[in-house]
Amino acid sequence: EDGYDLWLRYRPLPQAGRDDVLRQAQAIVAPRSSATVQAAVTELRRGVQGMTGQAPADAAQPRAGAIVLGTAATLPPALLPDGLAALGREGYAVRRMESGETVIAANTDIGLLYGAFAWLRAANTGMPLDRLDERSAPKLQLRVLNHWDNLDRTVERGYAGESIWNWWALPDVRDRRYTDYARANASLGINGTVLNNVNSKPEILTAPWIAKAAALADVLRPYGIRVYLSARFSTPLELKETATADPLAPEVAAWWARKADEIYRAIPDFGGFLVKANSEGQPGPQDYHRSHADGANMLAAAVAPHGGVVMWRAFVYAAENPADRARQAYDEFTPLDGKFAKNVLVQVKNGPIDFQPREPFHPLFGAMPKTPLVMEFQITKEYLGYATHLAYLGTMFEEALRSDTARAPGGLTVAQVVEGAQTPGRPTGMAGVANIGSERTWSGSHFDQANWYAYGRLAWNPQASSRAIAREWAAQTFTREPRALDDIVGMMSMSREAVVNYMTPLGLHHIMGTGHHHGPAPWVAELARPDWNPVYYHKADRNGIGFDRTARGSNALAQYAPAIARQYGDPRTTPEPLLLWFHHLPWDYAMPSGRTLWAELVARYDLGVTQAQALRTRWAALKPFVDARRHEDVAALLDVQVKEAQWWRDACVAYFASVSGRPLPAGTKRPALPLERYKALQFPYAPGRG
Ligand code: BDP
Repeated sequence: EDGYDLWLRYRPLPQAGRDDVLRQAQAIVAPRSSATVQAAVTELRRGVQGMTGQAPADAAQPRAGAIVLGTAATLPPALLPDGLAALGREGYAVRRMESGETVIAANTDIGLLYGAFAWLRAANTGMPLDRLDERSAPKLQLRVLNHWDNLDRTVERGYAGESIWNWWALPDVRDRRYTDYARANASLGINGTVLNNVNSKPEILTAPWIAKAAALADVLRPYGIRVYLSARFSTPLELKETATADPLAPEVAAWWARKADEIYRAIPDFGGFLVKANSEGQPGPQDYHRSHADGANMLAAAVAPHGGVVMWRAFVYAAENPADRARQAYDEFTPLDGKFAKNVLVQVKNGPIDFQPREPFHPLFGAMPKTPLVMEFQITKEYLGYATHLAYLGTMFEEALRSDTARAPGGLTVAQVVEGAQTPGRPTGMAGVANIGSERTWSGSHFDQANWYAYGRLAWNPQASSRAIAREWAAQTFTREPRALDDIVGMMSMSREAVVNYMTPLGLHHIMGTGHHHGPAPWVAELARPDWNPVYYHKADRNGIGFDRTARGSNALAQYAPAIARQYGDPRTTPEPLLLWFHHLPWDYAMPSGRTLWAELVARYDLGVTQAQALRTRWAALKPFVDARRHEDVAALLDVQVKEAQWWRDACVAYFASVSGRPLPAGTKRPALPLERYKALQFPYAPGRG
C-alpha cells in the first residue's frame, strides 16, 4: 500500500462485512448506459470485487440481492423513491427495499454516480447495508478545486511533487491518473476544477492550451467535473491582440467574447473563469481606474451566453494600505455589493489575512447580501507545515463555516451565507486550493489526503461534522477497527490545534519565514513593504504584543456586525484563541488561567510541542492496525513534526523573550540554541514557490 488508492482502496472486508456486501450486491442492474452510468457500474464492480473477491453479475431485471440504478424514467414504479424530484440535479437516494433490491435512484446520471459512491462508502465504513436508506443533495452548486499549477508543471504552494497535469504530453497523452483523479473527486461530489494557477499566464488562453484543457475536460466529463481556467486580466494586451486591457474598451470586451466562443467550441461545458486581479502584482481593472465589478462584469458578459460563471477573488492587499492589511478586501468590495452581474461570484478566503493556522472568519461573509460569495479554503498547507506536519484541516474549515456572522436576528453562520441564505436564486460555491500533485500519495502524505476528502465533503454539505468526516475517511483509508479509529480520529481532531500552539498561539499570525513560509521568523523586519514583515503582525516590543484592531487601533473590528465588534472590542470577552489578533496587550496582562500573558504564551508553545509528541506516541501505538509501509511513512513525518514543533517553540520563545526583555517563566526549558542561530537559518530551495 503506497497510498495511491486514496480512500477508494476496496480491500477485502472481514467475514461479516463481506457476507453483507455479497448479499446485497450479487448483481447490478443499470439503464442503457452513458459514460457516467458506465463509470458508476465500473466503480461498483471494482468495489464489490475488491471488498469480497467476487464480481457482481450483470442483470437485466431488478431482483432481490441486486443493486438497481435508475432514474424516474427507467425505474419500475415499485422501486421509485418518493420525492426524488426534490433531490435536484445532483442528489441521490440509496435505499435497500423490503423486497431485497438496493435502489440507487437519481434524476440524472451524475446523481447515480454519486449514489454509487455513497453505497460504496457505506459498505466500506461498515454500515449495515440491509437497512440502508440515505438521501442526499449538495447544498452548494459549485464545488471546485483550485489548482495553483503552472504551465511548466511546478505548483505554487504545492508539496506533493509536480503538477498532475502533464501539460507537455497533453492533449495527445491522457494519463490514467486523470481518471483516478476524477473518480476520487466524484466520490466526494467535487464538480469543478480550475486547472491553472491564479497567478496566471496569457498562454493558457491560446489555442494549444485550450486543446490541452479540452482533453482534460473530456476525461473529467463523465465524472461530472467541469473544467475552469484562471484568466490573466491583461491577456489580450499581452498577446498583442488589443491595444489595452481596459474592461470598458469595446475591443477588449469583443476579444473576450470571441475567446469565450473559442473555448466553448472546444469545451462545450466549460465552467468559466477564475480571476485574481489587482492583487500581489497581478493586473486588473484598477490599472485603468475601473472597479472590480467593471472587470468581472466584462468577463461575465463573455461567458454568459454559454452558461459560464466568473469567480472573482477578493484577496487584495496593496502597498498603499499599510495601516492594516486585514481591512482592504472589505473596504474595496462592500461598496460594490449589488453591482456584479448575475453570473459573477466573489471568492473570499476564509479569513481576512491569508490562510493562517487560525484566523477569525472573513468580515465580508454576511456583509455583501446582494452578492454570492464563494468560500475559498486552502487545502494545501502553505502555512501549516507543508505536507510534512499532520494537521487535519476539517476542524479548521468547520470552525470558519460555523462562525456566526451575527448579520441576522437569531444568527447567520458563514455556512448559511455560502449556501446562499442572503442571495436566493443566485449560484453558490466553495473553492479549495488543491494539495494534489504527482507523488504516489497524491497529497504528499497519507494524512493530507484527509484534507482533500474533508474539503469535498464540506463542499457538499458545509454543515457536516469534521469529526464524522474524519472517521469516515479513516475507516476507508486505514482500518475499520473501532478502537483504532477512535484513536486516529482523536489524533486528527487535535492536530491543527497542536500546530496553532507551536506556531501561532493566542491569535498570532504570519510570523513564518519570508516567501516560502517555512519555519519561524518572527524577527523579520527589513522587507520593503511593512505588511510583508512578521513584526507588522505581532507588534511585540518591551511593553506588549498583539495587533490592535479595535477602535483604538486599525478598527478592522468595525467591519464585523455590531454584536461581534462589541464582544471582541474588549479583551476580556474576546475568545482567547483570537486574543492577539484583535488586541495589543501588556506582557503582564492577566489571563483567565491566572498566568501573565507572557507566561501563557510560553505555556502555549510548550503545549504545542507536547501535543506534537502525543501525536507521535499515539501513532506508534497504532502499529498493529495499519499496514507496515504506510505506518512507517506517517511515523517518519511525525518525527519531523516533533522536531519542527520544538524548533518553532524554541525560536519564538527566544525571540519574544529578547524583545520583551523578560526572563523565562519559572520551570521553563531554555531554547536549545541562541536566538542568532535560529535567525541565521536559510531555506533557499524550499518547495512550493511556483
Ligand atoms: C498566498 C500565497 C501566494 C498566492 C496568494 C493568493 O502565498 O502564493 O498566490 O496567496 O491566494 O497565500 O493569490
